[in-house]
Amino acid sequence: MSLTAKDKEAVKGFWGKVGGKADAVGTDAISRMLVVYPQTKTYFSHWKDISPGSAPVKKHGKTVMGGIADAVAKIDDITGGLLTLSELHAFTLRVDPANFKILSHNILVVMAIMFPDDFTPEVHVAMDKFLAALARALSEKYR
Ligand code: HNI
Repeated sequence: MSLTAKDKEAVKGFWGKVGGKADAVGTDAISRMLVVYPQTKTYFSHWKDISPGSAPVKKHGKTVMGGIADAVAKIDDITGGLLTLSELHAFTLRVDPANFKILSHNILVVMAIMFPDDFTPEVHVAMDKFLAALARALSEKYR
């Protein structure tokens, strides 16, 4: 299920609209992931305050969205472009790959809430495929 040229255009076009709100998307997506899928909290036990919108959640939301912006910039070779990040998640953080789909789901929910007019079905399918490709790239080093 590789990204078509149309998907890539839709992702880049939509990402351009997300722009300055990327950090807010990240904060809400991480906050939701931790509440809706509490098993993900195990990865963040070193944080003092894990509640929605807390400083560590805000900081990590920004970090994750930075990773996604990097993947958008490397949309033609996400696997190659995110190799270091995959190694970090696989070997150091030992994040179960199932969680990538969980976070992607939360990101899509937040995008739909924050950008109701721009998050059309065409953008939705392109973003879903892009985040699935990103999840696959981050799981690459597990094999
Ligand atoms: Ni993830 C650190 C990007 C999914 C748990 N994560 C990062 C960093 C980036 C990043 C960037 C910082 C790396 C560095 O310090 O150099 N993470 C992403 C992206 C996705 C993702 C783009 C998927 C879209 N990470 C996840 C998921 C989990 C996760 C699903 C667990 C549920 N990530 C972490 C943890 C850290 C982390 C834990 C370290 C956080 C810390 O406090 O240092």
